[in-house]
Amino acid sequence: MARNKIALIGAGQIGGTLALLAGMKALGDIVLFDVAEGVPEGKALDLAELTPVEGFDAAYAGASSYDAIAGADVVIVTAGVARKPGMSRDDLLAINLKVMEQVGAGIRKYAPDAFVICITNPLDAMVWALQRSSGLPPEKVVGMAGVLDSARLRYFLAEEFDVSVEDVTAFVMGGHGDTMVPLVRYSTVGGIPVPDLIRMGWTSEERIAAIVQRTRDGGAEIVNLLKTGSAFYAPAASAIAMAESYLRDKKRVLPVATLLNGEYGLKDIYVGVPAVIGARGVERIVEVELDRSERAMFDRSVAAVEGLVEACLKIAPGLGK
Ligand code: A3D
Repeated sequence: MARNKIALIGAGQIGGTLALLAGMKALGDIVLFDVAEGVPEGKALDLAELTPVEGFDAAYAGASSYDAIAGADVVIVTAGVARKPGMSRDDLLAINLKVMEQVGAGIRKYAPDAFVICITNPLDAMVWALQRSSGLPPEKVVGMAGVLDSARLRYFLAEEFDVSVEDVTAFVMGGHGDTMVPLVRYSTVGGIPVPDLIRMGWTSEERIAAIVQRTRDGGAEIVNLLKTGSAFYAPAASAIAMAESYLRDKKRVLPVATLLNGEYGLKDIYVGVPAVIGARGVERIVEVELDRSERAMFDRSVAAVEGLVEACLKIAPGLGK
């Protein structure tokens, strides 16, 4: 069986980590694309030289021309500018919107059958712009944020309870930003919901509230420590989990930014919700019941995403058509 082809648009911090993880998980051959001269070629060669040591067969190539992504099965987009300290995700909007238009045109021409995962921030607006500019079906264009935000929540909960991260589930809905909606009620340890664990005396409401806030600030916490960029290991691993679910038709239930078409009473907006990811892309959107305060948080988050999309439309009105 021929190997799958994975195209990584953007060969920066996340792009390089994606290339390493995709190879080590035997997902396919990998093309790194970037506009920075020599960088995609240099990273591809370095990674190719790692394959004999790690003992896996994957071809790595670096490119700065879009024809190199021809026929890709999966495209993961990190092209653009990352956040610097003091810079909000929204500040990135104008710069990265232009990049999404270029990337969308490249995908439309060379990889129209791919499953496309956007990571570039501000995420919910950029994945919307990428779907519009590529013209690919919405079920084949998704944004990665929820898997990362949920992983952060899972990690903090595992630390709090001193249990394995494997036994902690959690999910975070809404837009990827300060208004994200971590759902404590649907977060569990060994199947036991967190509110029950509070009642059992394992933790307190206050400690869980602090963990929720730390999850919301998870990106900024790392930006403030690194000073020269944003998180890249966990974001890359999160997108690889989505790519793997698609390529291997695993049908995992993952929180992803997907285009809603009536679900949650919303239409034509990309926002984070749980979804089944399989060989057809987004195969089903899971509509969970939200209580009044969760719904209010979700609505606030949706309003923030709508604001970003409006800002995009002011810059690039053509995307609205
Ligand atoms: P970085 O290491 O700067 O890599 C970005 C790469 O994109 C650089 O190598 C650039 O040369 C390249 N690039 C710029 N313009 C273009 C273009 N027009 N075409 C092709 N390549 C281009 O950043 P990073 O890898 O750390 O982060 C990438 C993006 O992911 C940023 O927008 C981050 O804000 C975002 N990010 C999102 C999350 C989410 O959870 C959604 C988490 C972490 C980072």
